[in-house]
Amino acid sequence: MSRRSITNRRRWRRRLRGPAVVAAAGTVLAACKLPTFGAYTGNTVQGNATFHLWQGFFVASIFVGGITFALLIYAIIRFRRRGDAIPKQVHGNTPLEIFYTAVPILIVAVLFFFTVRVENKVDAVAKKPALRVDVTAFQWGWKFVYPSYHVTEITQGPTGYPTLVLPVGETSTFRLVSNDVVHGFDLPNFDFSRYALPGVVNYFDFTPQHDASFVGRCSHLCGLYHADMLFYVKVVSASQFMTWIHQQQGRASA
Ligand SMILES: [Cu+2]
Repeated sequence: MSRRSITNRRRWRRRLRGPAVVAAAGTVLAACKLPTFGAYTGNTVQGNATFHLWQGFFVASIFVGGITFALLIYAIIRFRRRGDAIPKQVHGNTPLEIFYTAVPILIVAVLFFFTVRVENKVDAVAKKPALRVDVTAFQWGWKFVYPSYHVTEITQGPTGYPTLVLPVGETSTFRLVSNDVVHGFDLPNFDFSRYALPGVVNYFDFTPQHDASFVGRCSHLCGLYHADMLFYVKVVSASQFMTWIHQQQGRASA
């Protein structure tokens, strides 16, 4: 084999090494389960989409941060002051400048694309939801109304907080309003928060994935007893949900 073809092969091997490392890292990342990076897993189809977006952002930031720190440390060591001699003076590097303008734009474009995709999923409201719930925030409590079943759940803390009961695996559409000032309908376990604004109606969907209980709260300082604006969310099976509805209807008519 000629010396030229061996040199060419070496050059190609060197060129392919970078993409191969990236592909291998991607495969390893895809195969192993990513950590939660401090976020809740979402517990709803919508919340889960937000959670995966958070994981993607975190991995991207580790990647970008890692490269930035590596370059910084390299520059600090490689170009440290070694004497009083004036170092080589350079001015401008067009390919490098194009590179460090294009790459951040590309990163932002990719993050923007995935953010819009997830936001559309989280903001989508089903045309025919299994359940409708009207949520009213007020100083200082929550009212949950199930209009199709004529059930109202309202209590004020701290003696008892209202419970929002939802069927698992079904899509429920919420209509959120405020009776007085600005409140925040905040459900950390669902990776969800939305303002409750006077005069504005907000619609959103939850499709809970597991039957479990969670705590929600008001996330916007709304007055003296803001801290008492807690509520429970209880996700139950469809049959348990109907049992609860019948209990509530019985209690209302008694
Ligand atoms: Cu409030």
